[in-house]
Formats: sequence, C-alpha cells, structure tokens
Amino acid sequence: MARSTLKVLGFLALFFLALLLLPRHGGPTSGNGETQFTAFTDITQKAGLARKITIGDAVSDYLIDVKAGGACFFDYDNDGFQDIFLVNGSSRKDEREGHPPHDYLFHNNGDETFTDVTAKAHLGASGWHTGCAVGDYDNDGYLDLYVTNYGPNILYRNNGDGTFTDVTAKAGVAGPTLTPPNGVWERRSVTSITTAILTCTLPAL
Ligand SMILES: [Ca+2]
Ligand SMILES: [Ca+2]
Repeated sequence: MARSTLKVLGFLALFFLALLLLPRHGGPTSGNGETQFTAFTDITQKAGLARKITIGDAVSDYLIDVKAGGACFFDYDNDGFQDIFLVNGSSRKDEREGHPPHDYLFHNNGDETFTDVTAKAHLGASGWHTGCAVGDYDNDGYLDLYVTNYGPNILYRNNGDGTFTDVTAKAGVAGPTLTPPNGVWERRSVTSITTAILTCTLPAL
C-alpha cells in the first residue's frame, strides 16, 4: 500500500477515534446508552418557601395588574448561604379589604430549608412592589436592599444584626413615583404596557 494511502487511513482513524471520545450533546449517558437529561424537582414546599405572590386583580384591566413580583438572592447575614427576598405586588381587592400582601425575606438554613424572617428583619412592607436590587451602598460589608414600587421606592439599610432600616428619605432615593395624579387609576390596555411604562418612568425634563 502506498505511503500516502497509509497516511490518509491513519488520519481517518484518528479522526473517528476523536469523534468517539468527544462529549455528546444532551447530557451524559447512562449505562444502557440512553441519554440522560438534567431534571428539576419542585422543592418549594419542602424548602419552606411557599408563599402567595399577588400580581393585580383577577381581571387585568390596569397596567399595575401585570407589573409586579421578582426576587433577590443575596447573603444578607454573611453566613455563606444565599438568602431569598421575594417581592410581592398587591391588588385593589386586597387593599380594599384591608389585608394587602407583603414582601418576604427567607433565611437560608444551610440544609436546603429556609426560615421566614420577614417580621424579624422588618422587611414586611406592603405595596405594589415591582422589583428589587442588592448592593452594599454604604460599604459596611453588609448587602443592602432597594425595592422598586408603584409609588415611592424603598432603600433598606442592612444593620448587620438581621434587621433592616428604611433609609429612603435620608438617602433621597425614593425616585420618580409611578403613582398617578390624585390617586386616580389610569386605565390602560395590556397591549399598551410598553408605552405606559415609558410614560410613567421618564422624569420630567
Ligand atoms: Ca445567608
Ligand atoms: Ca451595607
């Protein structure tokens, strides 16, 4: 066999060997050769995280009916485990009946369970909250929390002892409010939500 033919056959052998050794897409294979895919298990109840999150009334007639919720994962007590802050919205029905929903803070116990420490942390404010952000704004080594709201936003200072203090007014970060003038609900269709958000959030020039 010609030398050039042997080279080609050797190259092809190496090529197919490399193909066999390459990891296959779709996850690892089991012993019987079937592809195994990553699966998720709902452990919400088991972890102690089951809470009702409200996003407007049952009928979405208003912009705020479809604009709420969110979560921040952050280690507020610096114990090495990520804790969870759940942002809650509200509804006209709940407000009318005098029991508006509130946000939640869950402490990560480090054993795949969480403890509701909302009241202890002083983070159980109610309102039409729409999101959150985390950062150490005062550089004291403890992560602070900023909650956006349909109304004045809230900055919580982490006191480093498991509690938070609302320092919004002192810090001057309530931001432009989304609350309509005179407290009148402005009726908007869901299809105009983008326009509505831009109209409400852009500061006056
Ligand atoms: Ca933690
Ligand atoms: Ca801080």
